[in-house]
Amino acid sequence: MATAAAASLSFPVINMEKLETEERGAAMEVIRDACENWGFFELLNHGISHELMDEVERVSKAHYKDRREDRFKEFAARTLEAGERGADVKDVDWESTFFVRHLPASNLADLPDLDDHYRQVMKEFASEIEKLSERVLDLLCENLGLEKGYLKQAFAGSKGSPTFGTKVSSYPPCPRPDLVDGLRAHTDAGGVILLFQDDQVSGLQLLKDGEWVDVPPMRHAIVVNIGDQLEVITNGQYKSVLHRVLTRPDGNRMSIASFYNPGADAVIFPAPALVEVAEEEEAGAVYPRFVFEDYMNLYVRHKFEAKEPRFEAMKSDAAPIATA
Ligand SMILES: O=C(O)CCC(=O)C(=O)O
Ligand SMILES: [Fe+2]
Repeated sequence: MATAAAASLSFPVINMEKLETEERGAAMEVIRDACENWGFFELLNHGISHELMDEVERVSKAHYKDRREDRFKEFAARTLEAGERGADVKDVDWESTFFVRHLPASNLADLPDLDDHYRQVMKEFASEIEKLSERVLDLLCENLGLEKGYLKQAFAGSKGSPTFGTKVSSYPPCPRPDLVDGLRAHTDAGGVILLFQDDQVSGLQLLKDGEWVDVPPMRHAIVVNIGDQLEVITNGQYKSVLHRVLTRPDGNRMSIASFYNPGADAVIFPAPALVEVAEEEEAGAVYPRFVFEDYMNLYVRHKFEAKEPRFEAMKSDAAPIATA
């Protein structure tokens, strides 16, 4: 059996410049294999300027130090104290985070504690990530045999806009990694997730063939992963994959994750072209049809649980998942 270390050596990395060369076919094949077998891949030379990425990193790290670190330290002390006295702290995440909404309406102007420069840098970065997300969606369309723009359109909803936002996180060092995770294992609810992660401090892992595999830090790379909605739309051809963030005793890991999700009222269902393919193989449509907002209402209560019961519950005739 492949070890986690061996698996991370073959972690799918795509140099996007190759998409413009005679090596395009091979690069598309790496993306296809990644979507089918990893749920994750990493992009290099994706067109977002390194200067902008460096500035996003600099201002985000400074913001943690200046505005969030003291509050986190109080939480950390409480959590450690509880854990060490034997209380269960498995339902907390060792992360300091805030969320910037971009679409359908930006909340950047309303967020406290951000200076104008930070707002400007985040706005610019979000606009680049939005473009890259849509480029990625079209690469997936191409691999799936769907017409260009199909996935963007599937996410559009009545306002013609995705739900798009960025979670800015720090995972500070934790003296007791055995007690608590940075972020507990989950699959992402939405469409595609584009992550700018620390290139020095690792911690993100995905589950592949029953083993936790590191998502290797690479300078100026963007990590992409597939959310539950793409699993539904591709009728299971692509799968959202469990991932988690470990804590470590050294290093403060930066993570800037942008979620390109369907609009709240978008109706999500398996692409008919992909269901037809499946039917020829006598599988048929196995995924439900639902409004994205209804899925999110369920997800917020069941994020750290298996996704299959969530899909089941969205089938209109199924009983809702029991809540505690
Ligand atoms: O911080 C990371 O690397 C991953 C974050 C994540 O998985 C999430 O917020 O859903
Ligand atoms: Fe996630």
